[in-house]
Amino acid sequence: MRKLAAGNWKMNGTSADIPQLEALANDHHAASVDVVICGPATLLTRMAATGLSVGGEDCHPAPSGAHTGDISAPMLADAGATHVITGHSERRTDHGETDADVTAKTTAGWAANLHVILCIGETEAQYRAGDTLDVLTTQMDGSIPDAATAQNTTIAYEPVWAIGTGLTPTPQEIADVHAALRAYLTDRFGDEGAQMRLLYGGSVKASNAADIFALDNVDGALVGGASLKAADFSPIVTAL
Ligand code: G2H
Repeated sequence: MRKLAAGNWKMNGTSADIPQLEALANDHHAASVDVVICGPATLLTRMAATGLSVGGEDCHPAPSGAHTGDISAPMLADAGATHVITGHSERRTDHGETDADVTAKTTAGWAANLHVILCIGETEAQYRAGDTLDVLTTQMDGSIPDAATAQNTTIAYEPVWAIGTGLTPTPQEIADVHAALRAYLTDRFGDEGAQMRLLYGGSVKASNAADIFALDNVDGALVGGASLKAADFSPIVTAL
């Protein structure tokens, strides 16, 4: 499978950031890995015009309707998106999204021909209690629809305590969790699960990317803060 370097701009980015995306597109147009930047809906059309693959950061489960302020998956696709993130912990925390919501959003993303980057991750308390794998299993049971394939879905493991904190699990911890996730996916989805990309996310930066990417069952990264500047993101793409 091709590896994936995915950026997640979160609630950042204005039109002033487009030129550096053009530079990123130029640097990596022939990359042997996939590069996608998930950004704010306000910028997607201009981001896509750079030639980079772009994605939404969330979508509503419905294709249209009376949902003030929400963005649907068909709208993202219309703006040029090829990907969408679902289940990010900031959505789960800030907006109370449940596993059932994530399932519905993921299905909506597929219906709009978007590749879904579905996020799971444990909190610091759950990590300290040794509950990581139980939590992740529950999240995968509840949020990954049965129709998931390697073609339509990528799973991103993002320990909540590592997001934007500068903290990361040890390489051994990441390897152990990813091995368990792979076993789950293969058991549930067979060959599709064996081929489904597994990203690590949480304080990935140029200085730790190579060590993380060297691990078995790590097929790329979902990168927040270090995706905001091409100068920070480009070395991460190169490290894949
Ligand atoms: C985790 C990650 C991107 P950061 O949310 O999804 O953010 O790299 O800033 O920890």
